[in-house]
Amino acid sequence: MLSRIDLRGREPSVGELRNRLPRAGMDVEHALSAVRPVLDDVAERGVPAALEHTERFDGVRPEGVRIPSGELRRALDELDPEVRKALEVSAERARRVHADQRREDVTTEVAAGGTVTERWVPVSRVGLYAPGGLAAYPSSVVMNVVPAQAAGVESLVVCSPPQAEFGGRPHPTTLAAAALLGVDEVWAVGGAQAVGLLAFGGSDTDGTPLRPVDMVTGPGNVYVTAAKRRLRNVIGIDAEAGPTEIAILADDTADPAHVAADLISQAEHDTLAASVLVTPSEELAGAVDEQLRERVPATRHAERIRTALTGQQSGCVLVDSLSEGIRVVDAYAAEHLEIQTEDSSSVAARVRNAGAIFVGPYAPVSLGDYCAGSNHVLPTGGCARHSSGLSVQSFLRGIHVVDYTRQALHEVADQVVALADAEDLPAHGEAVTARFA
Ligand code: HSO
Ligand code: ZN
Repeated sequence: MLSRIDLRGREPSVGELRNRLPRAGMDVEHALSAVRPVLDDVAERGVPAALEHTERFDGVRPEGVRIPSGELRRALDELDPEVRKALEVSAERARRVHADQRREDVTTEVAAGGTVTERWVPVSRVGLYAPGGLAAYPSSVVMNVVPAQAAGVESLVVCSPPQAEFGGRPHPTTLAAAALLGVDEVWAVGGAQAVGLLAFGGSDTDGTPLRPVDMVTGPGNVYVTAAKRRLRNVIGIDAEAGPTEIAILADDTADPAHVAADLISQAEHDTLAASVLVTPSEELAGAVDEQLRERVPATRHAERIRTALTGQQSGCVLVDSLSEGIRVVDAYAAEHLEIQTEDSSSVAARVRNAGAIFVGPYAPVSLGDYCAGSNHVLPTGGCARHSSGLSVQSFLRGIHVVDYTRQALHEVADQVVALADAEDLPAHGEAVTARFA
């Protein structure tokens, strides 16, 4: 089912690997022109504009944007107890991991009387976008809200599109997840207009102020992504999420049924999802393919999965050795990487590029999607070469606080003047010498 890319007997350079390895793309540029008038309109007219665009795109027109807190509580009361329990476990584990990410302020004494303190200050107000429709993911509400709260973000608003089938409200599980996590501000607005309203704020139909946020995170469709890209000078944004990816580095000790199940699990997200197997074992490759042929037709979303697995973004890469396999997965820099090999921990330790690494036979990606404690908002499209997933750090700013005494400034005055002169910016130097004239 997976197309084969046979790299045995060659040693492609990293550049060649990047070209040859399968990869999904997402065309955000073309959506930019569509979102521009929407954003301009919301910037100018606020809520009435957002509601009009909602009616046009989502086919519903809620009375107002802000969901009354009674409705949030009701959504939580009506949530299936098993789902509630699962969300609690997910949040509790994520909280423990993210609490350990918090940073202390550090003061460095650069000279006697001269200090620089790096002070970690949370972003004040954050908007979290939760998609609706096909992809109502309460787990993503957890993965965005938990690190923001652990960072100390004071004010959080969850935004999600109103849906006709839920009486013009966002998906009830999204409302319940927000309530469970202690978020009491939820807006029923989606798409580019949601990002616009988060960025510019407005006044709800009943006069309730909708305060603008400083940062917007969370996955969305191509229009949400385009709106975030367009407003990135107005608000902070998280990394752009492309189609999800799983790469599995496996040898002949791996269980082909597990490998196949995991490749299928992420293909379930999207026809553009990428599932890539990297292995030195032709035998394993064959066995996995056999498993895929058996399992795919039996899954609920068989068509979507088949399209993803047979798409050009998915495939099976045959390599000469495990070491060569590590070079391949490093070049690919998958959002999720599973290591299913002998001595998987030491193989995992050699990997440099991945959003998250899942080690051994009992750490499938779906564990990380929901309940490992790790974050599932991870860099896609090869961005794992330079970026990490969502974390407490994403919601903090490190502010350098510079504190020098007269003596400490005097000690370094000549060097400031020398550099200022070298850059032909003498007034910079004079700002120092003026203090000693
Ligand atoms: N695998 C997705 C996250 C997710 N899976 C949400 C299920 N629900 C991207 O990391
Ligand atoms: Zn997933």
